[in-house]
Amino acid sequence: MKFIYMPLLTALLLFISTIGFAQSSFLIDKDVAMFYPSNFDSIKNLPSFILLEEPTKMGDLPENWSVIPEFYKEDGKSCAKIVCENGTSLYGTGEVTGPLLRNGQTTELWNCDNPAYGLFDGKRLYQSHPWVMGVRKDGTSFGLIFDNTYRQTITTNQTITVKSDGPEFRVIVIEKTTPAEVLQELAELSGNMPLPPMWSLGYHQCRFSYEPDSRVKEVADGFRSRDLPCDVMWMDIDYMDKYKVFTFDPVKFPDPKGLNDYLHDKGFKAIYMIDPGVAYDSTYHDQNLKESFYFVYKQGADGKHFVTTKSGEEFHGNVWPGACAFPDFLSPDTREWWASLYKDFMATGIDGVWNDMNEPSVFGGPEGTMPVEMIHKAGGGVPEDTHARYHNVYGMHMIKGTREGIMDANPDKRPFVLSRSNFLGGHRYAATWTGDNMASWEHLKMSIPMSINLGLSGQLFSGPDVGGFCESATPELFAHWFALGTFYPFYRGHTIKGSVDHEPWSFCPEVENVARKSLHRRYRLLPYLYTANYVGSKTGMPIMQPAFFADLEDQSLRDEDEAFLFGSDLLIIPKWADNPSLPKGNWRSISICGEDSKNDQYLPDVRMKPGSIVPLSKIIQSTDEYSTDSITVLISTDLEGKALGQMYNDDLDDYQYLEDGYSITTFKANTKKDRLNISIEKTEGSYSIKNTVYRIGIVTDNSIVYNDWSDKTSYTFKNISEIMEGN
Ligand code: NBV
Repeated sequence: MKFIYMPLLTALLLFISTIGFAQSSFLIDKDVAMFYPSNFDSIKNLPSFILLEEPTKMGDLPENWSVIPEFYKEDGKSCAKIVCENGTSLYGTGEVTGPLLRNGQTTELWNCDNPAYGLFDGKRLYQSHPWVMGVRKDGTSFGLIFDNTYRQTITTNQTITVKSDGPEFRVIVIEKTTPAEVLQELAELSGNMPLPPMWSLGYHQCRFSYEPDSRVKEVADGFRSRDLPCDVMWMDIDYMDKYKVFTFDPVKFPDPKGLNDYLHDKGFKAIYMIDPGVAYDSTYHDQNLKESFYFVYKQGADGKHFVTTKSGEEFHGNVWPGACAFPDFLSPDTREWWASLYKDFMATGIDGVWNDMNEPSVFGGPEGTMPVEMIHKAGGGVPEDTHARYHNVYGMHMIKGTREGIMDANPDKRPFVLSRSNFLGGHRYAATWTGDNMASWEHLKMSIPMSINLGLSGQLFSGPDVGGFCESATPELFAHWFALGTFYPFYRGHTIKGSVDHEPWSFCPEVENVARKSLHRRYRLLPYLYTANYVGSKTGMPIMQPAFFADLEDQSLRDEDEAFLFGSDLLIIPKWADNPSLPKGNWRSISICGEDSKNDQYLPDVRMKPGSIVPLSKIIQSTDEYSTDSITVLISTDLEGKALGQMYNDDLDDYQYLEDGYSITTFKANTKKDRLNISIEKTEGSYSIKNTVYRIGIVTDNSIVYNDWSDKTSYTFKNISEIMEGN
């Protein structure tokens, strides 16, 4: 008997291990289900680095639940697949090259330094987001979190397949009626983007590297003397002494405090780079040379803060300073030590920190990183394990420590960290840019779907290197890129060593003019942009949104890669867009600073959603001068003659807003007979913006008709039909 049934049993086991099954599934929130594979090992999987807290069972899975992952093993990999309804559009998977619509794509999650996206066929970049968002034909949506950190591939076809090198992993399914609700749930599970300080929404100027300090000042002055608004100057690695982190070059940057004071006086903030690799100091091991220790290495070695080999020796890999040791950021003790290093550093007047190379990038290492068998001691509930498990979350934990350090150093100020590497959920700690792109048309165009998909993966605050990092931009490319830059959540010009100068004035007067208008547009839009950031920080709604968010049922918008939404009310159409699909309805072109939005050669056409109201402020040179003293309210009514908009305000860079120190002003417009009534009302918060002088701009099909708003609470236009007809 036994022998007769053995092959059957084996076949059954084989069948189960090949196709697998969901061992258990239950609801963890309304419309959110957790699916466990049959052999889920919590020691090998938990804690989750995506979720804010370990979920608990809230109820049983409803019988009509449709998105059900199937778990299986294939070629030694742990896999899950999900069959989607026909016609489902797929998005997400984080930082990816290629089109916005991810149907038919494969993404590999193994963070890597990928100059010009030229390696690995551009299929893997600096960050990993095991996340897919599906939007069905009718607009109903779902989100999938593949809760594991290991190297894996995600293939987004009608059947979504994930194949991971790690142990069997669980899948979280979010099922909602709109993509916005899915993103809100993602933010609830993984954390909201913290509200950024207002200054980080201004323009940032960078290059690899501005050196010495006099050149930094010269470039900063260049902005001020040319009426080119700018908020931040960036210090790349060459400010350091021999690339040693937390040091300053004694010759090129002898007085960082003096430099930062100079910048602050002129309304700039200063951001400095810190890499993870800590220069290995051999003198530490030489008893006779006690005095020459590099303090960061010494503290790290004394505290046993570095990643080790299996036999417990420090792992060393080459980066800019030569041989480096790498902090084990998975350990809370190490993060605390790392955070403590920022105290003196920030005391020189540094305003924000840029963490680069944190995949980590290791020159000559396997696939440009640390060997997978290296050991992270971790701690604090995170088990000791190999780099294979923690590679993809290494950068995420570095920025967690960095953020804590900055917050300890400046407890009253909102921190700003920019990180190259990250993982799903890491938007809690830092903003990002899309790494080392190229000064090419292809990369200019690709920057739009890249930033949108990051936003659709929880990372709302992103942008590419404007102008392109590798190689030199041509004047034409630079002008177009700078003009598009106005509408990235993060607007920073940057370029590599050896390229031609990439300051807005470096090319010719025509390019400088385009840059000026682009910056003026950005700075006038700040009340609107700040409001969009506030909304994003509360709801997970991206700043840069795909065009299909304007109409979920219009299938022609689902793969629109060129036109996009900036906030929910402005449609941006680059001048190079080739027959873009646009949302239906009367989206009227607007001029923000007197420019001809429709016909300007470089500036993208900006169109307002019917039924929206957009607040604009004055043109200023930096957000140091930001005020709501003078606000222009642009009104574009819908078919019923109505419009609605909001403006968020607070102290701009501190935490008072968490304690009611903010305000939301709501603008409403309503047409009755031939009268347009406009009202303004403070609808939330106790922050005072009493002295605002308003000006109203009624957006018509051909122009904007301006009027002063004499009475501060309501206003009536009597001849609205004449205005709308352009009389
Ligand atoms: O620190 C130098 C650069 C930096 O400018 C760039 O933005 C990073 O992505 N960094 C990479 C190191 C290598 C550049 C070739």
